[in-house]
Amino acid sequence: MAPDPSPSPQPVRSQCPYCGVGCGLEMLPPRPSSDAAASSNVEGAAPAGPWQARGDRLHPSSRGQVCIKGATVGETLDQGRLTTPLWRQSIDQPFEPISWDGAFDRLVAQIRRTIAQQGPAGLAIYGSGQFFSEDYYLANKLLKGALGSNNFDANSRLCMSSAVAGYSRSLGSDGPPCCYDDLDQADLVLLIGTNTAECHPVLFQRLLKRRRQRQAAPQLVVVDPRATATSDAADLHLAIRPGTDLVLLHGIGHLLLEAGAIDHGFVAAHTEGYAELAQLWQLWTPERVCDLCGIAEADLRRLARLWAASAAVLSLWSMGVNQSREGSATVAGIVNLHLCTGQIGREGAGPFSLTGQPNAMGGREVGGLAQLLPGYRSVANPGHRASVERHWGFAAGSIAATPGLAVWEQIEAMERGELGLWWVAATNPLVSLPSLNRVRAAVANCPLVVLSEAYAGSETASLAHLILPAAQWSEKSGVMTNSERRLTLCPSFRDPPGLARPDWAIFAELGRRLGFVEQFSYSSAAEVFDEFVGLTTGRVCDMAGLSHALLAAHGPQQWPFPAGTAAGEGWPRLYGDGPAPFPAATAGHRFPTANGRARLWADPPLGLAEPPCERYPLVLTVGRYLGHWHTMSRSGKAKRLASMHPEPLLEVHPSDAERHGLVDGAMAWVQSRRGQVCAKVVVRQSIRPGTVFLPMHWGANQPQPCEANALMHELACPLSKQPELKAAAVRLEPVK
Ligand SMILES: Nc1nc2c(c(=O)[nH]1)N[C@H]1C(S)=C(S)[C@@H](COP(=O)(O)OP(=O)(O)OC[C@H]3O[C@@H](n4cnc5c(=O)[nH]c(N)nc54)[C@H](O)[C@@H]3O)O[C@H]1N2
Ligand SMILES: Nc1nc2c(c(=O)[nH]1)N[C@H]1C(S)=C(S)[C@@H](COP(=O)(O)OP(=O)(O)OC[C@H]3O[C@@H](n4cnc5c(=O)[nH]c(N)nc54)[C@H](O)[C@@H]3O)O[C@H]1N2
Ligand code: SF4
Ligand SMILES: [Mo]
Repeated sequence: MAPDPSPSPQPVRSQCPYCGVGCGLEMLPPRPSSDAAASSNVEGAAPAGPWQARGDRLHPSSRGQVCIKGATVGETLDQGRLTTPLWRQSIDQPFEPISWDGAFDRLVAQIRRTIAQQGPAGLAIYGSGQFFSEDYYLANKLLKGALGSNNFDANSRLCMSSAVAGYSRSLGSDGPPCCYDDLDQADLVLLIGTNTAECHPVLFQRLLKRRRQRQAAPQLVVVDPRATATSDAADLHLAIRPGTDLVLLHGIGHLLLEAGAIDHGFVAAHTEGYAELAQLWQLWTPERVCDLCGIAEADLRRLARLWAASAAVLSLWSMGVNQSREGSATVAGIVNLHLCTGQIGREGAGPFSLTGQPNAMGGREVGGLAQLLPGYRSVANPGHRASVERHWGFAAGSIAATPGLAVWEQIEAMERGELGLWWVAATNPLVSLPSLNRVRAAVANCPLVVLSEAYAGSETASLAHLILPAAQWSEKSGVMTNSERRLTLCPSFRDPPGLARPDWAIFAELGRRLGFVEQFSYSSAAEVFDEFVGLTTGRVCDMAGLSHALLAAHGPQQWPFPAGTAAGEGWPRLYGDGPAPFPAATAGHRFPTANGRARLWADPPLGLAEPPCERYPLVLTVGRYLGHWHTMSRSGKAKRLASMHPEPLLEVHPSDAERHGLVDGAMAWVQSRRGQVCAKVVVRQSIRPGTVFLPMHWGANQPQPCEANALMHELACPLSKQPELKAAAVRLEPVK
């Protein structure tokens, strides 16, 4: 008998590189091709096809579950990759390949020139929640520490920034207090501004599991102007007018007050600001709330009754809440309800933001926004700056004392000609930022636009001078943190294509070439991680006990995980009533504020920044499809995904279609104050009259471009600086 030439290969364990659920994947190497084996009859025939992905049963966050994006990721890794640095003097010229030496020389020269002419504030980096924590950490260390510019921002500004601001304002620190087990333990789940079924599919299936098993299922209530796959499965759907979430939340508060459902013991012991909040809630009578939200009073009352009667209430939210000019206030509105009813810090209860990107959480932990420093610190705090400067090995005063430019401020700075370098990494802002026509004009004004990318042909590449080929997930080692504060080591198991390098290694090499040899000499990503976790000691996000080695040996771990914690002993919930896990206790219902109390906020609702008017009578909202990931640079390469949603569709309610002379399948112009796009109409009962929906996925370089963000505006929440990417006033016209 011939020996088996292919003993079954050991899978590599990693975290899915798509959404913030952070499912565990097992990756299996390509099988040796049977053709090659038969014809050559030699052992070790050339592997054929892509790596295969399947769910990792040992991953505590997903227990073997995956969705179609995770399952197909293997197919996307090889196609259309950038393999060498590319350069052009100006954007009307073609790119030419250059060496890494050539690329670094150009970067160093422009950084020196900019600092000499404009000071460090002329440098900006725009990164991504798709970085590993090590990439993120070194980009920050380079810009904020070595170069003295806090202008490091990330696409999390468009995504989780309102959650960061909201948690910090209400609870004293960033950090989602809940965990996925809470999905199994809640009696009422409020899904507000989240299409969980399409965007966090594995969590949604977990929510439905108890129902399938005929156990006491949680009541699901969805708040969304659109009917979605999420609301289809709900017990109650409140199709509110866009931008009225805070009104609704205050209305629930009003009815909880009326019903005597406030936990006065909890409020008195652990919060402040109740009197003002109760006064504000009094004003939000059901009549007024339902009139503004455009919903039936019976539905509002039913939701309030459910809240009052449920032993454990869990609120899940994502972009319908965060992407709003009052996003931080709406987050506080959710947290208010939880605090006032004692629904936090125990099983099945709490305010739980669902993180979008696979490592947006890690980005927050390493300080990856313009106002932050590692370990949930802030640049405005002199003590925080001093500890980070010491840890990084830079002189006192190296870190600038004021927050840097958030991404839209970077765009405005380019408009004024104030940036000498704009370095974009692991994001595609020429699709994902609002007001794209204005963005294009601004970016064209910057003398050196650098793009670190894995794939060729992104829209942002059209405006870049220097393109750096990045090794992506599977080709570099690093750590990501998912929505429930769980870290997974993502090992390297394939070679990067051509000359591509890990982002962290690019930032480190540039640091050394700029003269910071000691601060940027690392032999591995594991060493970068060790340095980072040292900055979390004693902070809310303490993970000083973690290392690549521990994660490799014992699997994914949740923080808090202070030094000395045993594997598996990280804390599932923050602000619980148990004993203190470590000195910076979040236990015993203590909150990391000056007096240990959480803060209730009485913010009056403002509504949409650009409300519909006579000229632009409809509200356009923009979101996602199950089978696509953002600007499709990766997901567009998986055939099964591409065929799920072959084209972008404009969802219009029958009454609006009739008013605008549109029929199903016709093409329509969608026009806003900033631009117009053409899209195929799908007439649907499921969308609220007065509201239309477009997907965000199809940028200018797609075969059927539909630049939704050419229509959107940049007006943002003043606290989080997160733009209102969920709403702009538009009008429709049939294409003649
Ligand atoms: N398939 C898929 N999954 C993804 C992603 C992806 O690209 N594709 N991206 C990931 C990322 S980064 C993110 S941030 C998340 C986003 O996840 P979600 O936030 O769930 O997704 P969106 O489709 O952007 O928006 C959610 C819903 O908000 C509703 N909405 C619009 N305006 C309002 C409003 O005023 N109030 C309320 N209550 N709701 C409103 C929209 O109708 C939409 O159904 O998904 C993650 N998962
Ligand atoms: N109107 C509207 N606009 C929105 C949204 C919305 O809901 N409505 N959502 C917003 C949100 S929440 C988000 S998160 C953004 C997302 O928007 P983007 O961040 O612009 O979208 P992606 O397509 O995920 O871009 C990530 C890029 O990084 C590349 N990449 C992948 N891995 C690596 C790596 O390891 N290194 C490097 N250097 N590159 C890599 C990918 O090829 C891809 O091109 O869009 C925002 N824009
Ligand atoms: S739910 Fe999210 S993390 Fe899980 S497999 Fe799907 S895309 Fe990946
Ligand atoms: Mo996001």
